[in-house]
Amino acid sequence: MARPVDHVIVGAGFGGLCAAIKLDEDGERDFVVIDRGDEVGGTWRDNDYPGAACDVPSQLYSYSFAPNSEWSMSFSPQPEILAYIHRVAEWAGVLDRVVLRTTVTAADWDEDRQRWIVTAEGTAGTTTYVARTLIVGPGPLSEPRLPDIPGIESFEGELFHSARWRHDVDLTGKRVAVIGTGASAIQIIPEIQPIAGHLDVYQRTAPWVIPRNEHHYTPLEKLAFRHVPGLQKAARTAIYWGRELYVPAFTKAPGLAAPAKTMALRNIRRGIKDPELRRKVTPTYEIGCKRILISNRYYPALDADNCDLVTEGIERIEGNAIIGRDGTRREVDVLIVATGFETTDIPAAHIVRGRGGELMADRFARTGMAAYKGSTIPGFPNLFFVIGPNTGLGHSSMVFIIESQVQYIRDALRTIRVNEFATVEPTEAAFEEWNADLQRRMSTTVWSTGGCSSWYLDEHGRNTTLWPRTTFMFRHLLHTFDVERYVVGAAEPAELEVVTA
Ligand code: N01
Repeated sequence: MARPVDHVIVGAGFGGLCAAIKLDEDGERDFVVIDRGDEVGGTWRDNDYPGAACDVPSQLYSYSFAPNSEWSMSFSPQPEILAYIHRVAEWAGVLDRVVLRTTVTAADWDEDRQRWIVTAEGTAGTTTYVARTLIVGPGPLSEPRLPDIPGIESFEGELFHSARWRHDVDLTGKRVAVIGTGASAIQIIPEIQPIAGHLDVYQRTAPWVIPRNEHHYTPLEKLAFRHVPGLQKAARTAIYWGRELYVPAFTKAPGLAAPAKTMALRNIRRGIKDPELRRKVTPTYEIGCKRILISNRYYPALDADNCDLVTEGIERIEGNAIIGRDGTRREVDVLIVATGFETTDIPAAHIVRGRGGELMADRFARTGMAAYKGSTIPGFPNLFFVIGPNTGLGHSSMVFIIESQVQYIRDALRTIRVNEFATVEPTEAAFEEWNADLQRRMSTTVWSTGGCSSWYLDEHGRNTTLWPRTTFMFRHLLHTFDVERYVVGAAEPAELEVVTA
């Protein structure tokens, strides 16, 4: 069945839903939002492991157009965030165009029709959408990455990824192992350590962890947010600008992060008594090189009697045991891999084909994972990313980035509509200049100079994931669709004066 539609939006998380809501507001109502999950929510639906919470303040980690006075605390837990996403999608009236339990398996640009042919496999069979615009919403944290450990495929106990938590597996009294000590693991470990019989934590690289300064909102504060005009907006603005002040410490002068380093070292001393364990958890690279984590409970959990931090590395998995590089054999009932996501090899690149049938992954093999303004790519007409290459942050809210990109898309669609363009795609020159500037800026960042390897970098050491400037600048640069940097496909009639929206 082929179904014509103006826009196909892939992914019903924060990004895809924001695009849907704003397109709808602009009268661009003919769209579908396709998602493989059972409900909307994206990464906040998938990551429902114990302890899952946002490590960016919720006042900022929410849509600017949908403030929530009911956040229970400053860093809200996952169920509250997921409920918020549901509420906003329902309030905005876009759920009728969300197609769930459906996976986009191919998206091909049809030159003759000047349309995207999008194949979607769902419970009711295959649907082909014929769309003017393709909006790619799954961010880089959507596809779990399993560790490449010999023998893992034949592990004899229960094994699952942090983003695919098995709530049916009872950990009480069990021998549990967690591989990884990133943002997900340090939230999981304090939750499961008290109930596990024994817990082994496999650390490859120690993270920097600063205290979590949690604030529980009182009923009076919530009341004030609801009724005092401008108060919640002022709180959000203060948090926003406070976060922007961190940017130079990441991008230009890592020495500015010294106070954070002091806090992190104090966090270790406060949380751990054993000097040997303190040594093992103390990172040997600059703070900020990997994501800075927040927790008051991670170190005490590692220091507990039933927990071992294993740093010798993993040789292989044999039956129900993990064999360390030092030959130690540790038996495990449940193995939890908190080993992150396919961040530098996004799944969408393997199913989207642009002009001349070029697979996006093949283009990325030539150029690196890169886009113009994190949003568009030459050779891929009318395709827009939300959370595209080099739009990630180490210091602030991705929802701010999402809203900035959606503003750019709205303005692009208005420009296309007003001028009756068939297609827009950035020029190679615009693409080259943008990325040359980005990579030049990367050279002074702590992500490049801090002495660590991280998921920010691809296999060539090139940072294809993060934005190296202020989010304020990002918003400014994406505020207006810069049609002069685009190749415009033949309009009908052929010559039209370009009107920017
Ligand atoms: O994944 P990660 P994550 N053997 O890639 C280790 C966001 N997030 O799911 O550091 C052994 O950060 C790896 O070791 P190393 C946030 O943006 C946000 O925790 O590479 N270990 C590392 O310790 C975050 O950055 C929230 O040496 C292996 C860990 O696994 C992103 O999601 C909460 C290994 C992976 O850490 C990803 O976080 C949670 C192997 N073969 C997550 N392979 C919020 O609160 C990997 N590791 C908003």
